[in-house]
Amino acid sequence: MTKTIMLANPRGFCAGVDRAIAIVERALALYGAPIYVRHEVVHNRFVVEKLREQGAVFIEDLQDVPHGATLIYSAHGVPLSVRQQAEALGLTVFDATCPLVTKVHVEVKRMHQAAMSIVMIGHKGHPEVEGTMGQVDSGMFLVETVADVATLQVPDPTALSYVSQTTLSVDETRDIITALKQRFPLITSPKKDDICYATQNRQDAVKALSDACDIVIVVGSPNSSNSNRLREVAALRGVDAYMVDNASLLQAAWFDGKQQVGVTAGASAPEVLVQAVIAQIKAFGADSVSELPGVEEHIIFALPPGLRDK
Ligand code: 0JX
Ligand code: SF4
Repeated sequence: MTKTIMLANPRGFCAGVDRAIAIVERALALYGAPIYVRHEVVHNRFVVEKLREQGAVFIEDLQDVPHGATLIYSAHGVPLSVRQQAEALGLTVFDATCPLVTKVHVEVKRMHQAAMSIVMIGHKGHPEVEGTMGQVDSGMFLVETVADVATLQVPDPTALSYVSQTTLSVDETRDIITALKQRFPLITSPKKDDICYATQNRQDAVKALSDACDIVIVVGSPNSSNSNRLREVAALRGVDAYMVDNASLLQAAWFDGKQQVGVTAGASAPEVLVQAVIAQIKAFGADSVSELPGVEEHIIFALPPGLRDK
């Protein structure tokens, strides 16, 4: 029986991840090690280990950063309290928050100034959710599921709006928004959601991949929200779907009797890991690799002032 590999398109790094990694690398090149980074700059073990080897020091608590050091915020963003703490500690800060996450922060502040309560659709405990909800000191309410909408209590249903995490399931979020509009008919909805272009494109691509394959492998780290969503989207299309951090975690038995093997990668997973996964699946008997057609992405985000090439 022949076995072929099919690659999703697009897959892997998005513009926000490219920029976040470049910020750490440029800071190391210009200012030298150590460079402190609040939280994993992106949720990928390989990326984080590589930067650690180059002199990046990953911390969660700013108390672990020496006075006057250089600090970078991760791509997922930070609450206002962290910015205030960094200022108080006299740190030099470079902000690797994705501009598409910052856009949501700006919306939250605008809605709060307009005296609205804000529903945040997202996953409890995720750093992006903590950062976005931490843009205001009150008036934000988290919902994770359609069921949460039924029990949500807000002070004034006539002064209500919503925002979302950028890396959610497009389909689940649509259902949550529908439930919000049913329960709170006067909720302000300036747009559909805040899911970013990269999340949307990678989920569209994994749907097309799943329809053409009988197993899908997603390359991504366990704490990567968008990578987990890709595996779920594939599983919901009825194929066997696995997420692996690297090629060594692939199990030969997964591929027994499978003819079309789909491979994709989360927005924080480097292509070098995808290539290693392809090599391992070939060792399990696949003999050809092709790539599905897909949308081209041309978005590039500029580096912050102070880190750009002179
Ligand atoms: O867990 P997430 O998908 O939000 O983050 P990850 O895997 O680091 O992806 C890139 C950063 C995304 C921010 O929106
Ligand atoms: Fe930005 Fe989207 Fe990438 Fe997150 S997944 S870093 S929001 S482009």
